Amino acid sequence: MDKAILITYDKEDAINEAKGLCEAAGYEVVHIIKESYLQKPKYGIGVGTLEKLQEIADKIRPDVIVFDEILKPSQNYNLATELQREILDREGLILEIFESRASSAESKLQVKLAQLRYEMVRAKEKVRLANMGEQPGFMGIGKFEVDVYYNDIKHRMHTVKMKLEKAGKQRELHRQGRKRMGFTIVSLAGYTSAGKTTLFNKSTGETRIQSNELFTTLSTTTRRIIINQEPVLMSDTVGFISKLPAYMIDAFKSTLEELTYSDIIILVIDISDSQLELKKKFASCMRTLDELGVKEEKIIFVLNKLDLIKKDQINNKIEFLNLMENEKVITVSSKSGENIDELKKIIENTIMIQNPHKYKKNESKGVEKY
Ligand SMILES: Nc1nc2c(ncn2[C@@H]2O[C@H](COP(=O)(O)OP(=O)(O)O)[C@@H](O)[C@H]2O)c(=O)[nH]1
Ligand SMILES: [Mg+2]
Repeated sequence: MDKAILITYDKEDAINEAKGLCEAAGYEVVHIIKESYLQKPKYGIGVGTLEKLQEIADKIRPDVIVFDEILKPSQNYNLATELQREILDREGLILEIFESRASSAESKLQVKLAQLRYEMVRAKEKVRLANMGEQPGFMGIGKFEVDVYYNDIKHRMHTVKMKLEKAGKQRELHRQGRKRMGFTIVSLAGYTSAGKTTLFNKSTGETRIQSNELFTTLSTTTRRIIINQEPVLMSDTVGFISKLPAYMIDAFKSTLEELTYSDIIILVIDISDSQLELKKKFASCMRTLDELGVKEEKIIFVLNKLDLIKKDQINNKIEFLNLMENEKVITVSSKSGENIDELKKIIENTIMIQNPHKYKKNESKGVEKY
């Protein structure tokens, strides 16, 4: 795994999320630098921190330095020049995650478009600097090259948009294809670092991946489990991200495409979050799921990290989220495995309700569940 030094805010939520994003992009965070302010003009960080970073980077030799804020091209350039290492800012990191998770043609195009927008903002800044003559030969390119570069991005964006119009029509076919395979599809959704991957591994861990041809085409984020004699495909999806820039929303949603054809959505919520954080994230998840056309009766609410809070706080938080009356709510600890079997029962019940005739078939066989 590629190693990363992470520079982020000195706040637990920010650290956890940024670490989660690094991991989702395939980086192992080997060192974290925590700062209260990351928007200083020249390097984002102050000169003192830069010196400290230089020392650590020389020792650790990371593949990349992740900066958990947006960097202007000039700041990125200054940092990369001082440190002689690749610098990846927050938006660049998020785009890498989306790129690795985009599976359909449409999703790939949406991500490409977001990447071009990211480049466009940077090209504009370069054009501005070149026009002002402020930094002649900035990043080794002159005004003419900057113009060519800028126009090239514009042209590529146009091409991607044209292709997107066509790809929309193919999406429906892709979806139907998955449906027709006849499996129940369960997808995990929720914020980055809520515990989706931990839950995914805990609930699918014991099942060996079948070498059956049908399943070799599945990505590493989809596994097959058996619930009540029936094969169920479980997928880990890309996490929700706080402060997602507006221009990335389409790309983000397109990577969540599988949620639209899932039979069951497990919404993983980190119950150890503060009430304020909990409410904000919950509302944002519900809004996005609604925008994707996911019906509420398909959602199972999994309140994770039960081990981190006191028992009397649990009910308070369930009440706070207005989930007391909901039968499809369960508190679990994905780490210890507490209540994972109960969660499987809820999945089983939901499948039965959605598909009563599948259930009858198994009843008559008289075989034990699981
Ligand atoms: N204490 C505790 N930590 C957990 C639990 N589930 C996940 N975590 C931790 O939370 C962090 C994020 O988990 P991960 O599964 O990567 O989250 P994801 O981003 O939603 O996939 C990791 O450090 C996990 O070890 C849990 O039930 N209890
Ligand atoms: Mg994950």
